[in-house]
Amino acid sequence: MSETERTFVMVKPDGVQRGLIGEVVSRFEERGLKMVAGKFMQIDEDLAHEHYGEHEGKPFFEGLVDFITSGPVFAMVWEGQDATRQVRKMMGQTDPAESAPGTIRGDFGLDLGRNVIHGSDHEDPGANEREIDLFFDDEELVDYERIDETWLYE
Ligand code: D4T
Repeated sequence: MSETERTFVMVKPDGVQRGLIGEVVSRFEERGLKMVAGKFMQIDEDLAHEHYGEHEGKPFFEGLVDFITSGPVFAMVWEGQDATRQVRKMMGQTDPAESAPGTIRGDFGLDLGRNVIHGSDHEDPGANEREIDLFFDDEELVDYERIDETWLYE
């Protein structure tokens, strides 16, 4: 059985401007994942550089920083069994044009540079915890039980 874990997810400025916060939150809620933190915020240059540090020097980096700092985002932490991988599957491919219908990017995006949502990379060990630490203080993460947990897990 997969482990219960927490993962970092963010509705990007395009998703916020297009009114997609509710849609994204609904999908994860209905799947059975549990939101344990959420914050509507503006990312500054320093945080953008830290978050996207792995892409520094790549041709799209400056555009990516400009975009992610261009308006508010909705940052979240979701908890559940195999949460990081499951969220990535629900998001679709990095490029919305390659994302299957039914995924968030496949349903709501068309362009690589406007791909609506970020989720921690499940193939990068520790990425989820690193990103949660970057965006949230420990006391912002809330421990509680969903009332339907006994019906979600065997
Ligand atoms: P994020 O990190 O935004 O959830 O996206 P992914 O994890 O799916 O993909 P990524 O880190 O490889 O890319 C980060 C971010 O950069 C944009 N991007 C990427 C871009 O504008 N041009 C490009 O050529 C690439 C590869 C899209 C997502």
